[in-house]
Amino acid sequence: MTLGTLHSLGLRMVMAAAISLQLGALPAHAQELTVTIDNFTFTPQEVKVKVGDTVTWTNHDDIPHTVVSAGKFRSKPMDTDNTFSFTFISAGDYKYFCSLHPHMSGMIKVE
Ligand SMILES: [Cu+2]
Repeated sequence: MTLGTLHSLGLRMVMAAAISLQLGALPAHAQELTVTIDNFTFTPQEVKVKVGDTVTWTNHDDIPHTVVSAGKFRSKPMDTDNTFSFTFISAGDYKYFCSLHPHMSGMIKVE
């Protein structure tokens, strides 16, 4: 075995370790959940997710909406059929609004 082979073997082991560390940081069950925006309403209005899950909002209205949770996440105005995704990395209750129509609200509960 040459020194070069040994070196690339070592490098491969380091990379494998790094990859498994990254995988270990994310729960194995990480899911993608969808919230639709229709007729000024978030559906479902409340979603329960686990840390590591991703929620994607899709705007089905023909006017723009946003998804804003103060200090947590903030989408740009979404036009028709545009989406916004956010991955929740810490537990808690995330109440959110449409900043253009503040009476529109929803809740993501992360456990
Ligand atoms: Cu709106």
